[in-house]
Amino acid sequence: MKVEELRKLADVLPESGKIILCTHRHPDPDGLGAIVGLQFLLKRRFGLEVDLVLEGRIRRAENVAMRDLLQIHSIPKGSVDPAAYKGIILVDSQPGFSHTNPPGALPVLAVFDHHDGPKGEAAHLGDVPFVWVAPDYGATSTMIYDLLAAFGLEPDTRSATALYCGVRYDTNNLLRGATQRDEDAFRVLERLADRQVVGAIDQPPLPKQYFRQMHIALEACEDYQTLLLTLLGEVSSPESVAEIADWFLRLEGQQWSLCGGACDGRYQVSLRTDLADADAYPALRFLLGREGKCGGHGRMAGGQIPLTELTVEQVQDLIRTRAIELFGLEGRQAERLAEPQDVDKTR
Ligand SMILES: [Mn+2]
Repeated sequence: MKVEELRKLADVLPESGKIILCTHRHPDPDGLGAIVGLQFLLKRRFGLEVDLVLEGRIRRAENVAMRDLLQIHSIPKGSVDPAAYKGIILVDSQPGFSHTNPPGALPVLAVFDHHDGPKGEAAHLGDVPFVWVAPDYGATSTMIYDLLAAFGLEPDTRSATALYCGVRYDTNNLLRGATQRDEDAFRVLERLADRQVVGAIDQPPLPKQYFRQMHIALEACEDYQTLLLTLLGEVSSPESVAEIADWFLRLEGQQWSLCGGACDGRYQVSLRTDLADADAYPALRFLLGREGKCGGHGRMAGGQIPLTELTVEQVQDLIRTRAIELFGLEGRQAERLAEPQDVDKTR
């Protein structure tokens, strides 16, 4: 979007009053970064107060550190009185995405997102007066950085730190899906950000539960050579499922890595691949079938199956059966990535 078009955001904002900022469920650094950057713009340029409504708990240690160190305070969704607000702005997601349910009874004033919308379902954006959906950006935080620039604002230390974290986590330090825009924003934000805070967000203290979870995942991982299948029971957070899928993908050789685990009444699934040009979304779409919902782009996809009709074991069986079919693994015996007795042998 050109600068003049971006400045039209001003036309959809109220003259006074409060706005709610939202992102997708289980907010990640990009969603949080975009929220903090937008909060800065609305306050500084328009004198508007905002409240943040964050859905789902923030549990990944890095994200908890970001929330705490940057003092990102949110109010519970259930406590939103629609009469007290003029509308909602949604970032890093879109109305109608399966992992996004902003508070109801309030108009969505604007949407900022770098994800592709669901094909043929663009209608859910029809009523929104300001929409900027730009898949040519690697992060929504970069879009918000450009939005600030369009209004002649340089981010302060807090918003620069938040936006910087958003850009670097979503693009994996400019290695994943980053464009020139992301790189330009990254370089400037790196200079403006608080290095101590960035370092503390990168390497936060980890609870014992984290190591226990990784231990269980190591023992559960079934190695089919082309596929690493880790179907867990209850997990501490949906993000841990993504983290485990990412971690196992680092096993040498090229393959797919799927991890699933139950959390908050849903079976969360993350699928990753390091095969060049492979598309994870259609694969996960097939694996979750009509029972689940998912999204994703390129080599990563995530989704969930509600644990209302099906038990955890039934969902695990469903995913395993479909994975064996999809990856052509019939009759193939999986090896364990780590046998429990491996530990004893080293003693
Ligand atoms: Mn993002």
